[in-house]
Amino acid sequence: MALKSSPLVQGVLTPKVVGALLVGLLLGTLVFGVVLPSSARGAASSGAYQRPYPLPHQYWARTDEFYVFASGGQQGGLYVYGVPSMKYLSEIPIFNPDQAWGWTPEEPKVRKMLTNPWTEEVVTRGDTHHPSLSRTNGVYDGRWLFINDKLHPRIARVDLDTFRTGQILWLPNGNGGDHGLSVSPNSDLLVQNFEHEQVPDPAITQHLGLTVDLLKGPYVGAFSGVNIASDGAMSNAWQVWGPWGFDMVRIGWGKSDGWIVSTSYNTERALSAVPMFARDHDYAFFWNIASIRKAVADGKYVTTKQAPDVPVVSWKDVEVYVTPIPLNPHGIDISPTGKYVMTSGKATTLVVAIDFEKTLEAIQNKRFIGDDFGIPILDPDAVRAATMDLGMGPTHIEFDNQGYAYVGFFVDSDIKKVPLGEPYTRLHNKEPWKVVDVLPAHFSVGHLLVPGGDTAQPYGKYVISMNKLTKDTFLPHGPLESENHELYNIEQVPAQLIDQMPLGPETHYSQAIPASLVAPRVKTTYTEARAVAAEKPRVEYDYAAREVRVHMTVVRSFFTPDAFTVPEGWKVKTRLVSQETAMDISHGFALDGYNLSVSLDPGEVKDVEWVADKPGVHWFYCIWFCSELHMEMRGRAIVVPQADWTPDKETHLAS
Ligand code: RUQ
Ligand code: CUA
Ligand code: CA
Repeated sequence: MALKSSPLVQGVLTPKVVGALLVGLLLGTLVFGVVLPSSARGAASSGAYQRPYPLPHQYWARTDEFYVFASGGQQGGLYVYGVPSMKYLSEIPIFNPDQAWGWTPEEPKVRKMLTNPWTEEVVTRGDTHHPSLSRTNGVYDGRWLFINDKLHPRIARVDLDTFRTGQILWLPNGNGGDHGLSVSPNSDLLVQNFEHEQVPDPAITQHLGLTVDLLKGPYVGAFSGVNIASDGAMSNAWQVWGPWGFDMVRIGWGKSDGWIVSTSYNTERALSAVPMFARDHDYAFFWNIASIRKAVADGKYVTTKQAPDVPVVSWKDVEVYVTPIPLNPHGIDISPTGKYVMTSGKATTLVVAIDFEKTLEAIQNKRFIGDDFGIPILDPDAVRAATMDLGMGPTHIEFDNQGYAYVGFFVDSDIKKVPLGEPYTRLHNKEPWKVVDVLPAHFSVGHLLVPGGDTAQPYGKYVISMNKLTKDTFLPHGPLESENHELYNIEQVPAQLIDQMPLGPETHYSQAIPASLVAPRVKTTYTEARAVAAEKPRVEYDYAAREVRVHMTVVRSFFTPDAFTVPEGWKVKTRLVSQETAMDISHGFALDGYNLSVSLDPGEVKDVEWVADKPGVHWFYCIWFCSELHMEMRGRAIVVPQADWTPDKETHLAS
């Protein structure tokens, strides 16, 4: 059945308006460049943000209130910085090797994580988008951060005690194009949307009752449910497939507990950009989690050859509803009590607040205006709290602790602050859904964040705008410019722009967590090396396997052994054991003339495998300036030509 026109949608979105908006959207980024940046409102700092002089030791460690974990996009991992200092702290490599931060596939543990379990390909390109910090009772708990790769079907867990990737889970049945990711209020479930439509295993399309043509489409989409165990271990739980690709997602809490909300901008099932705007609306989806689990329990699923243990459920067998959202909705975000679900038509000026309590009532009273692929369409009049006309290119929304929503506008290059309706009016005493402040950004807001702004208890105080363009904000640095993260104090109106920071490409979503939840957990050394400390340094030759195993201890300023021989062509398995117990004393193992460089944190044990295919003397050396004897901290790997090798050339250490 076709969708009956909703006055809410149709009133504003005449075809002419839609056309104008589309042109505006496409041209917007070009046009606004001509308009000079708005006056630097609030550029002067108030006392609270002035620095003392001279700076006392640990000033930044003591004054920063939040860590920000910013997805790196095509950088493949995360950037980490402090707030309000906007001081860059580190990077966390995930899907892309990064020798600076000691993340390279020479290390078997890393290589295993990066290896596609089905094709056995080591995949070293990634595109991180949506970090989601672990939570307990809907509030960040500081244990882990989960994040997706948009390029490949995989998600990672970062452990916040080491700031390192602890697990990469590959999701079956898809080729990639994974977008929204969300973690449940008690971190036991994670949902990953497949944005790009796929041609899956025929078992799936057959189960869906849809036909898919490889050349002509239309294709189908899905989302993956992932269980998270109490120790953070992720495992594939189930998948739900449907006629569309799904974009952004949140797992609800509070009033929306037990539901997954998501968007799709391509309910046209189109295969190219312009036809994806054919409808004047797409949908927000409401998925009942219990109904998915019930479908699995009732055996209403299929499995595939690739993943015989992952139930694939059809959208037809679960409880799901949609409601129309104007023209290509993208972000979907939930207010702190779980009551309001806010989303917006990317290619419109309209921001929609859905009241989840009204939605549940509307479901009960069957306030449907039709169906699409059998999914009941909820009457917008029955579920909406407000439809706001706020500006060009609304994209993402976050919430503070005072009852306000912050909506980022890509085309307008600003953030609008809007008071929420009940039960928040007693916090702000404002007429709801009317803009109370506009924060100018430089330029083109992608995501934005309020610390805790996607949880049951936002911390408020700041907004960070993650701008896609920096243009002339900083010194020119080539045609490829960095991103601009802008920090605003939102405790005052108008909000005060406190700082701006260039950050490498290309941030999508970021989250900020109180320093007090993370800093006390952070290890200064690893303790693994203590366990293997009893093992003596040694070199073993395995003629059957054509393998040399080197067990090497590393401490300022010595490698032990500092010389060993290898027959040409043999594999060398090198185990590096750092015996450092001092904070911040890292070493490394880089080998002259080989594509090999690894970093070793204090107390860390790392395995490195390489093939000794270049005869001659190759010095290995430490890559970190670890002491005044750093440069002397080196040793020799002597690769003996095949023809010259005799067992008496073996290295044996005096015991
Ligand atoms: S989204 S393009 Cu987070 Cu706006 Cu990825
Ligand atoms: Cu160890 Cu330089
Ligand atoms: Ca669309």
